[in-house]
Amino acid sequence: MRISELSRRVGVSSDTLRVWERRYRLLNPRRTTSNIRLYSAVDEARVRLMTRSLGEGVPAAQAAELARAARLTLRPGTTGQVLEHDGAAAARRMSAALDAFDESGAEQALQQLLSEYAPLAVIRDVVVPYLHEVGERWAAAHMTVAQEHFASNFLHSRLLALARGWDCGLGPHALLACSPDELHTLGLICFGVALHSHGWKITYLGAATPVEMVSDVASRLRPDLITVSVSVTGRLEPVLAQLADLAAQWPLAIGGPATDARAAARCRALHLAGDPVTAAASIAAAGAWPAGLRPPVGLRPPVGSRAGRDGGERAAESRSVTSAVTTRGTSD
Ligand code: B12
Repeated sequence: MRISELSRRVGVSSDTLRVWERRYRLLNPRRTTSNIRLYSAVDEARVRLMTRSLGEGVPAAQAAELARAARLTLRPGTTGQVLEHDGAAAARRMSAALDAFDESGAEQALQQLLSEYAPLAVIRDVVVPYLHEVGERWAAAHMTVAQEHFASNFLHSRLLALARGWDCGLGPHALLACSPDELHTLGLICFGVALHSHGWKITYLGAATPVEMVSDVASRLRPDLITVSVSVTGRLEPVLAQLADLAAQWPLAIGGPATDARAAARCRALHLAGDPVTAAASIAAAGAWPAGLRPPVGLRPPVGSRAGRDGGERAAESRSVTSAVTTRGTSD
């Protein structure tokens, strides 16, 4: 909304709003291509908090500080694709804030996007590319290790906030873990958030999980899918045999930059290529397990499959699997 609309809604003059924006960084408008400031629901909520504190006699600077620090819960946006201009502007603001160790500034930039766009669109179109850029800047020494840690910890906590309640769901059940010694969890969390948005129930074991531990948990929970994520080159090879044993009992998928279709074929797993949001959509579109793969012994068919949950062997007929998912052959 423009400043005149914001002013009308909150009952504060445009001049005062501009002062609060300039002096206290209370507002965080985005600019259109013709340089018009547009304010979001988050800005509106902050102005309301500010005026409430002022009404209670709190000095302006302190009232602004309180409003900026407040954790605002807004109805999430629903737009499925972040406009390039919005994404680039938000990523720039988030990046500048994180470089300056300004968590609230980064939070504002992210919240503004989340108030306008669906969380999955924000993850796919802004968070994942931003993380990639972090890696490149870090590798080129344009970012210190401290800045990189600060940024990835910020996103780790925000992604887990989006994951809240992912263990509930009536759809199929996925068990997610990183391979042994693997600390790169962000891609896997994005995958879990995305899969949950398709109705899946998620159990997340997190970083550096020994394969035998994944297997123990699987025996207890009997998941419809196990996904193991590997990011660092060379981490997959030493556990391929163990993963093959796991895949003999449970439907197994592997994803992350250190995985590929050949390695997946060697451990008899499904390879999830591409970004986690698209990979999750492909899995969801294909049911609990893409057709065309021989199901492991004892696999429970997915909800809604022809065989039904107690129907024994999974229906073999093909369902389409998008290009984000590369499957292993059925002849093994
Ligand atoms: C954040 C980060 C960290 C954080 C991780 C925090 C966390 N909680 O995850 C910390 C600080 C812990 C870290 C540590 C290290 N890191 Co690091 N890290 C990164 C960074 C900047 C971002 C990784 C990330 O989350 N990206 C977001 C994901 C979504 O994007 P992506 O990794 O490109 O993955 C793509 C796909 O594979 C897919 N995807 C990813 N995961 C998954 C999972 C599933 C299930 C699916 C379906 C898809 C999928 O989505 C992406 C888009 O297509 C990358 C840089 C980069 N270019 O990625 C380096 C990077 C991954 N790290 C690297 C290295 C070397 C390390 C360290 C060894 C550094 C060190 N010397 O200590 C340690 C290793 C720690 C360990 N034992 O694992 C290298 C890996 C190089 C290699 N090829 O092996 C990278 C590439 C940096 C670089 N340019 O050299 N790191």
